[in-house]
Amino acid sequence: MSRLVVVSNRVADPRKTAAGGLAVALGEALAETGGLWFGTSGTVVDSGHGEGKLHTHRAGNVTLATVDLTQEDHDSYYRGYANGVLWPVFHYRLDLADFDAGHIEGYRRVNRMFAHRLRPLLQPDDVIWVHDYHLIPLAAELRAMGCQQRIGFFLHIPVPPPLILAAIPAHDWLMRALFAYDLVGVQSQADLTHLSRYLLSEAGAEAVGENTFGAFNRQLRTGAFPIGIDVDEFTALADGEEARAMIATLREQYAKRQLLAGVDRLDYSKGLPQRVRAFRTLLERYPENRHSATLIQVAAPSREDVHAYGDIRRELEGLCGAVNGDFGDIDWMPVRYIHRTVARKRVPGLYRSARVGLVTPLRDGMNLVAKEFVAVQDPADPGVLVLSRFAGAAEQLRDALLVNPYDTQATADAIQRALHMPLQERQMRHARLLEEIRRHDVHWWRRGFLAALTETSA
Ligand code: GDG
Repeated sequence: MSRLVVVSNRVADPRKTAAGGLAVALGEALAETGGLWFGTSGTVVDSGHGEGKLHTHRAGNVTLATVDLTQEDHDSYYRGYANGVLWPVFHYRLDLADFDAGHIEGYRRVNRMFAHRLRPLLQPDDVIWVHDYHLIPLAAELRAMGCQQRIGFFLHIPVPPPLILAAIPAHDWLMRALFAYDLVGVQSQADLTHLSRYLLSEAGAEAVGENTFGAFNRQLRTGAFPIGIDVDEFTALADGEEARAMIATLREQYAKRQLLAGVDRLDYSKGLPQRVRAFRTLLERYPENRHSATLIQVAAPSREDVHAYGDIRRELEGLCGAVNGDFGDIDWMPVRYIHRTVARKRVPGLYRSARVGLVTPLRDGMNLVAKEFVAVQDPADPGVLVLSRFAGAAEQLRDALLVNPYDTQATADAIQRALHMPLQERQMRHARLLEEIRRHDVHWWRRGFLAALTETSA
């Protein structure tokens, strides 16, 4: 059996409890055959001091290999190009993309440096699995050095329609780089449709079979592999001491109130201002919820050195303050806004205490919060998931209340419906959702991707 090599921007030690479902699942896959996980160390060094320095350490039968980035590389590859150009465009936000700053050279340079550091660590029959938009050109760099191994790529973020992708000045170079992979996986059918149309119309690729394309003397297979969560790992967290303490505290504090919960990175793709506006509309249109409905919104700090993230923070804080000022009372504040990262062990307690989970991104590759919320509900008295139809998860979670987050009134109406949904309907919807997230969990996802990758001819 071939050894697995995972490459991603950041590397996590899968044995640490804070690692999260994806890290745990990839760690398991690596441990099955022994493996290598390669990425950045998270350490940023001054230019000229230890650039690209490789650190390796063993975690069981898995080797974690990481490289340091210089400040300049971090600024151009990570902050500038990956998060200042690719992230907004892939989330349909051309207005927020900074095409002119010239960060693409740094993006290429770091991908090339990654390939140089990784190459000597590879064995001839390795299977290589590259993750996400930071590393699109990595396979092309490896191929240029003579690598013949099977290389697969999974994109965690959405694929926009072809004309939006084509707005990236270097899109033809990026697209050509995709053909260095044997398999490209995306999250949803909508993404797969966009990718196929893009390859046909912009790359002049030929369809040579179902979801298989030929161009640049190579064949590329594509597929939708919706990512899931590790349901058992997450429900075990919900039964842990921290989560139970959180549930007890919230039950006591909110015995006569109804909790709504949102847990997101503070990112403009997550639709946080729209969510707070919808919550405000709920209080305006349905006054019976005043002094009762309380939104706890965790907005974990994220990419604060990227310009657009400062703007979204100011907007959100203004909106939360206005709702509290206009509707709050001495004994009730409608919104509890938390701009900090909450410990992972406490998150399930918040979900379980909530009558309504609000997951309303404007665009999202999948959205794991939606699945985590379902996983930890009490089946006898479950909360209701209000989910954006623009999250990849909406293709699977049809029994959530699906909303258009741009439609403030309709979202407020859906929240009202969720708050007052009869027990039997809540139970029925939850049972179906739980079955879905169990059937298509993170293990199913990685097995499906790796099986498809090993079927491709290297
Ligand atoms: C990308 C794609 C895709 C959030 N706040 C806190 C916290 N979280 C955890 C959640 C969840 C994870 O972070 C967020 O996952 P999402 O899927 O919602 O979103 P992205 O970070 O944007 O992830 C996304 C995903 O990749 C996987 O393919 O689903 O579409 O954008 O697990 O629980 N965790 C802790 N404290 C917080 O404050 N501990």
